[in-house]
Amino acid sequence: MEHTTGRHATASGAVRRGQPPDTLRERAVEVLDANWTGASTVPSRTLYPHQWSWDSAFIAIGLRHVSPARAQCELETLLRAQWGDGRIPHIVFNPDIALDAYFPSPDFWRSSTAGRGAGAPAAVQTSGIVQPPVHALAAWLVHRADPALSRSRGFLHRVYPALAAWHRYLLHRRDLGGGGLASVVHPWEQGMDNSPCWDAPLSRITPAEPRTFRRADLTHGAAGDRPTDLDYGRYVRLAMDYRDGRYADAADGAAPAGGDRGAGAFAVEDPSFNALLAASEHALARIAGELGATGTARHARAQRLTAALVERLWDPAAGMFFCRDVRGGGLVREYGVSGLIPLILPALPREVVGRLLDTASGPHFGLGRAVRLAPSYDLLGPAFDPHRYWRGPAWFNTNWLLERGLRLHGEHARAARLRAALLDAADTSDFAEYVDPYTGAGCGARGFGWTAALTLDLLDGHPARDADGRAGARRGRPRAAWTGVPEAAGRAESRELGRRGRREGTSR
Ligand code: 9WN
Repeated sequence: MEHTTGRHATASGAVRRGQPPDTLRERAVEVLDANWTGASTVPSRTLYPHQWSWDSAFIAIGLRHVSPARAQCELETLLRAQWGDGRIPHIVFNPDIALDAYFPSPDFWRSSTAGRGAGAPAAVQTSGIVQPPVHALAAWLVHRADPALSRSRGFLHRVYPALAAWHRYLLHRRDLGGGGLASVVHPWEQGMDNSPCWDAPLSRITPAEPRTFRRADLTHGAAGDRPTDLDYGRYVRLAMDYRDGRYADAADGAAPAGGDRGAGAFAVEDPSFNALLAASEHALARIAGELGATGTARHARAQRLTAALVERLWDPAAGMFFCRDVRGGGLVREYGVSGLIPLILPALPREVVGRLLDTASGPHFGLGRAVRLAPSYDLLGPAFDPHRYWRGPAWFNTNWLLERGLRLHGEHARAARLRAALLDAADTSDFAEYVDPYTGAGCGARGFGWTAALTLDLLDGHPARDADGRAGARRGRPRAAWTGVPEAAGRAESRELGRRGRREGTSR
């Protein structure tokens, strides 16, 4: 029996009304129902009471197993807040929530006035920055969950142009380094807000005066788990400056030699952000194919992105992808989990995959050895803290991506261990926002949206079903179906990238 909340039925049909849910699946469904607002899902009723961009993509990926209609609605609600220039804002504000429930609130971002030139919608208030592009991947997986429903609603027809504009925005307006990768202009855009990877580029930013703003996160989160006031002041300064510049990005036209376009003081090329863009571009190619167009150009673009990632962010000596500080000019050699996420890419050169797997299980991340879930940051790093936001704790979305990456590259036993660890942690932490990587103890919000959603995906989903029913890869042979790059093209690309890597052999 389903009951309704707003326009869509909630998904807890499996849960007996009036009785506590008992299975992990039922409890995950309950979390998503509790966080459902009628047209989208909040990450957390307390800490994050609005709609967040990449959260909604992960939530849709889980929701598709219990209500494909609601999963479609989740993405469509987000896309209704898209700006004219193509950007998908990182927060869509719920007008029914008090202004002081979350900071920075709509009166800080002033999207409909400061963002007017960039095409911010008038009818809804949003932030002006973005988050990682997981959306096309989510849309494709949501479609695959119930193709008949999707076709009858014209789901892909409606979302495809919006997703194409979103990728265009990132690939053109955000190529601030001029090397074919998108830059983030704020740590919140990359999603791993307080990662030590940002410490060096952030150190150049003058923090906003503490008396000019009031943090809302400390009302619900422990100060020891959250970013420091100094870091927060810098986040606020960057957001204010971007807003006061009317959210303008790179000027049109060619990048000057050496790159470095755009006015902002912070611009970073991040491995995870760009790997997700490439994976989503592969997904967009499949969506185009489903709509009767050819996806060849998009697959080729995804492979160029993969090549640019290797060329600009791969450090062969370290066996790791690092962030590139576009303003400072070099690689930031901090081991953030972001640098492992390119494992989701089918066209990653074989030797890069091998080295990355070694790094994941080596002393910096200890995956499957010192810890069961990958920490967000280097276990050996001076800034490591098992509880502080993105400075060590293990997150569910990053580990879910790694689980997919392991499976994609034929590492089934490791993927199975990671999956089991994720399910255990979700269960015992009551779907915490993140956990201590050593003890599994929950931190941050409980009943967290993507933790519940990705639990459902791990319980119900299988990559073979996600894409087109083909079996998983054998070790060392990428199963291309998940992101959809044609296998032969992927292998050719791998060989080419491998040759290039050997020729160049240095870190840039
Ligand atoms: C700022 C909602 C978001 C996630 C981010 C996570 C955190 C916000 C904050 O919460 O960021 O966007 O206030 O700290 O870092 O990844 O999307 O869950």
